[in-house]
Amino acid sequence: MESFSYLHLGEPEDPDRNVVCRYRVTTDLPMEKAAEAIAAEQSTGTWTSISTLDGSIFEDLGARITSIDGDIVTCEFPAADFSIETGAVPQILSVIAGNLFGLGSLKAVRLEDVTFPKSILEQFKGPKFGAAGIRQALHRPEEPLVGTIVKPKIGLSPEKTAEYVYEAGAGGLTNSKDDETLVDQAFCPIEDRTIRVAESLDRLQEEGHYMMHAVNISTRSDRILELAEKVQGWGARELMIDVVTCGYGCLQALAEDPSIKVPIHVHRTMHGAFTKDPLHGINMLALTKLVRMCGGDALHIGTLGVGKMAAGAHDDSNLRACLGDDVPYKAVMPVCSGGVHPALVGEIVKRSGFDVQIQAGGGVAGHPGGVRAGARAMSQAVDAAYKGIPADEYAKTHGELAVALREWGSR
Ligand code: CAP
Ligand code: MG
Repeated sequence: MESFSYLHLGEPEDPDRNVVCRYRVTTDLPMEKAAEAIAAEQSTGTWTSISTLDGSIFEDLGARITSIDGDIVTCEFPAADFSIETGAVPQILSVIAGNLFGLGSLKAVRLEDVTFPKSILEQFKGPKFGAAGIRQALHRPEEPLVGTIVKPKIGLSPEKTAEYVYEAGAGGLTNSKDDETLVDQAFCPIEDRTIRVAESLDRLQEEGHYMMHAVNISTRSDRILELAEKVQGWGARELMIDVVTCGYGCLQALAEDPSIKVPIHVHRTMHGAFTKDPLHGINMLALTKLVRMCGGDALHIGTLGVGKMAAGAHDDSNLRACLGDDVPYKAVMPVCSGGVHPALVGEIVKRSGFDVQIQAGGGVAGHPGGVRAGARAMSQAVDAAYKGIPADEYAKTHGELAVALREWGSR
């Protein structure tokens, strides 16, 4: 039986025709063997030679290892390995991030990055609104967007949620959102909540302030579009989806449906299960690229090394993947969230620039003066950062910010 080698070391990469993946591999095997095991398992091979694999299948569809640099293995998959004109993320993930994670011969393996050729990128539509569309709806062309997550995560009634949103808007916030665990519980039915929150947003608009609240519609894939349409009908100006728990197909179905006429805020809850281990799993960067392809308008990217969630300091790769012009889609609004409070805003903006949505749940609702004061403090912190004034300097004439800095400044 013929045996085939997947090693093409030293041959030039061809990202215009292939999906190119970089894997970080930890193994006791010689690296060439480990790399071949990945290429074989994920394309035309298995653990042994097989009589049904002929030369032309291997030539056309076999993955190619084009380089091994320390523990980084570059593997190219021919575009023909992927479904035709469907934009099918499940099948893409089964190839680039499938069985390899379970291979017993590897101690650990992490998909660090992926690039797609034009023929695959063209199967996707990207965001309908994107960062620019959200900014336009909010009449806020340049400054960072500044938001909150209604806290507590669960427990507030529709009335209390709407009151929270009103107070947040009255304090100057441009955005608010449901938390990832709130959808349609008995204590806060989604219909009542959406209607009351819409009333708060309308009231704010009559007073001259534009604001969006993302309503979390994460549910079964066979119901999500119907729920999205209902929620829109109840006055929602933005939808939210937990993309990892719902699946990319849900996001794509919403983003591509012409009946959905509001932006989609994408939360990434559960991503830590596969992004946190530096040696095993999937780098958030791959997720960010897929979310943009599938049409997310705003996406959580972490807080760039500050805040409560683990994050690579100074790792701006997700920010660039949201905003970069190397793909044929609108830019995604990057959302920095997780343990944010006014004292951290200056540092975040230093790392992110102004094309970002900064949001705080505890950092608004935890303000000693209440939600409106907390919202004011966050808005003041963003204004200070935008004007290039140190927060403690700005706080001398902005009382809510001064209180926030006293409360959290040392954290
Ligand atoms: C932030 C948040 C988000 C986290 C998730 C929360 O609240 O709404 O879910 O940001 O992490 O409930 O924790 P706080 P990430 O402002 O009160 O921390 O954005 O990194 O996916
Ligand atoms: Mg949350």
